[in-house]
Amino acid sequence: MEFITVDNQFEKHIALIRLNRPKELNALNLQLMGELRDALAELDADDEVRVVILTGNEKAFAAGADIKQMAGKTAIDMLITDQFSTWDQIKKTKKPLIAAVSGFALGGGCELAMTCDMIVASESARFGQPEIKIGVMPGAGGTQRLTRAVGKARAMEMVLTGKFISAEEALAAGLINRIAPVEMYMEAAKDLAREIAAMSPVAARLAKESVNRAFETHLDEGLHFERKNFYMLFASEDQKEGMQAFVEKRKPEFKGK
Ligand code: DAK
Repeated sequence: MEFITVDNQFEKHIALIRLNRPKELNALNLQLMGELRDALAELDADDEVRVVILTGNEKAFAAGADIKQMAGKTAIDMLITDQFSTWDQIKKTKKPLIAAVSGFALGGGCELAMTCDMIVASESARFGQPEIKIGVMPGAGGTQRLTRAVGKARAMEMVLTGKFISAEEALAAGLINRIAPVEMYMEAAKDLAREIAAMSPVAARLAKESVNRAFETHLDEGLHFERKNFYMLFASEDQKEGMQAFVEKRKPEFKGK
């Protein structure tokens, strides 16, 4: 791994992936995205890991896809190689994924954060879709996920003017979950990860799938999907343990089975 670092034991049941191209503000070149895809697939398959935190550094989560790598491409290059398909794999991660964002989260960087399930930001975080300024438009969810998260008016303005929003604005708009001072945002992300890691991983997986389904289908189908997943959890040991622990007035010990 050249452009990311992976710690699968950042803390018990919590893994950390750090984007690591600091000089380029973590611009997402194809190699980095391939490494990220592979690391997420590995962590998804690791029974010890229950939650993954994805972060950059204080100055940048990621300033977008690598413009220098894209600049000379033709439409047919893009189509034939379809190198951006790595993004589809990242979206398929089954475990809860928390983006810990400080500094720039722009273009593909903002889209990558939005592909995660939750975003914890430092006070210095800036979110934006500035692709319009380089003659293109968002290509990895910036017109779709952003619009669903912040509504049409704000999304339209961000996408058409390229203007950035602050962490405060992002929180008010519903794009992110929490803000912390720069020295504390990793701790805040860890706190959130710890809370989730203490829950049943089986329930977390099906709950994540069900929430995501809300964006992909109509209400009736979504409710049906939710109910099936709810019923399915009664096949898990974690459901027995969770309910028994409640009855016995003790903390549950979930095993992910
Ligand atoms: N690509 C390549 N290099 C970048 C970069 C980027 N996106 N952003 C920054 N860098 C590099 C700079 O070129 C500079 O390198 P050197 O000149 O030192 O070699 C270094 O990082 C430091 O940047 P600056 O000197 O510019 O730093 P400043 O603090 O002055 O400015 C900035 C920070 C973030 C405001 C500025 O760097 C900037 O505007 N960066 C570009 C932001 C941007 O336009 N991002 C959107 C890119 S397009 C898709 C998936 C994804 C995408 C599309 C499709 N599919 C799945 C189909 C995504 C597209 C995009 O993200």
